Amino acid sequence: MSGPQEFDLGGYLREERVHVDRSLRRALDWLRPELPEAVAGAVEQGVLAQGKRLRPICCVTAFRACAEGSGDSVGESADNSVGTAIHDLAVSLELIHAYSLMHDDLPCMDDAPLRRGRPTPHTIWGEGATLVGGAVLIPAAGLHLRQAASAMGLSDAVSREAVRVLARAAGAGGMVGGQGLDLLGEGRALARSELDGLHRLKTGALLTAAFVLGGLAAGAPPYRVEALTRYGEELGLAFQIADDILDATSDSATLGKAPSDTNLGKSTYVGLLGVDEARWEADRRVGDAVTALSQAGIVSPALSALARYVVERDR
Ligand code: GRG
Repeated sequence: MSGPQEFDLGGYLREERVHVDRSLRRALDWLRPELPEAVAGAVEQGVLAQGKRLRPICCVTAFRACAEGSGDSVGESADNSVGTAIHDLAVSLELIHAYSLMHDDLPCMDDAPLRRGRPTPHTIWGEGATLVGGAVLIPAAGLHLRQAASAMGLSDAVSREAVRVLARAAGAGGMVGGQGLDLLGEGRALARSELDGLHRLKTGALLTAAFVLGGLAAGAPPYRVEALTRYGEELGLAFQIADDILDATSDSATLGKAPSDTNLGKSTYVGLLGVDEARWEADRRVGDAVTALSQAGIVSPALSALARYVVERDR
């Protein structure tokens, strides 16, 4: 078995993005008949513009890590139908993520002109279409997850648990709650514990849900789902620290979006710790994330490599 050094993460991510994008297009085809004509353009851009697809890839990778260790064949179906179904399930996370970016960039929130290397949806399709188009994606994600879980043959109990996990991660106790804290904290210097709490919700909850959904779909036992939760929580904070470092040290051309933390008066890890200590803290969290997996006997070069990617990425 290859270690993280030998694992070709670049090739893996490229290949996975192709599968994820196919599933996203299928999800849009499913949604389109119900979509008001006036919001279709904003939705298509919000969903299909070229992002990293990290959340669905994390989900699929956790699924494989747990399915491959379980001794059943769910991770390696000969006709690849399970492979397709897990990508369909995983893109439910991307639908929530896409809506969050569409809304986050609106003038009433971060008022961002650029995202994923393109002018933001509201600057092209208008604020109303982007607001409604983003909102459409929230219930669609739940319905899509339920359908994909059925198509995979997951039990009703697992399917309901999966929808609960996604809804919690997206809601007041997760991403929306974190965004609320972020908006209310603008212009005020947050303490380290406040910053951790905010980002555990805003960024960490959906990322953690990605790993948990992968584990649940693979039928992982509770102790492994707990390990994936711990791994996801550590990675969520590491991801955000890396995001703050990129915002402070990189440029629009590389990031595909304009650095904005300073302009918006946001508290950041770089502001609190400085770049070097922030990097050290992100690395420490990656180490703790990988340890959580190995303690639960989850051996996955892909998950180890993904953990490093979270802090070493350039956008
Ligand atoms: C109504 C209060 C209220 C909230 C609505 C807007 C919103 C919900 C939530 C915002 C959540 C948000 C923007 C979190 C940031 C997460 C984050 C670090 C996004 C960038 O993720 P990447 O780097 O992006 O994975 P790509 O473009 O690669 O997909």
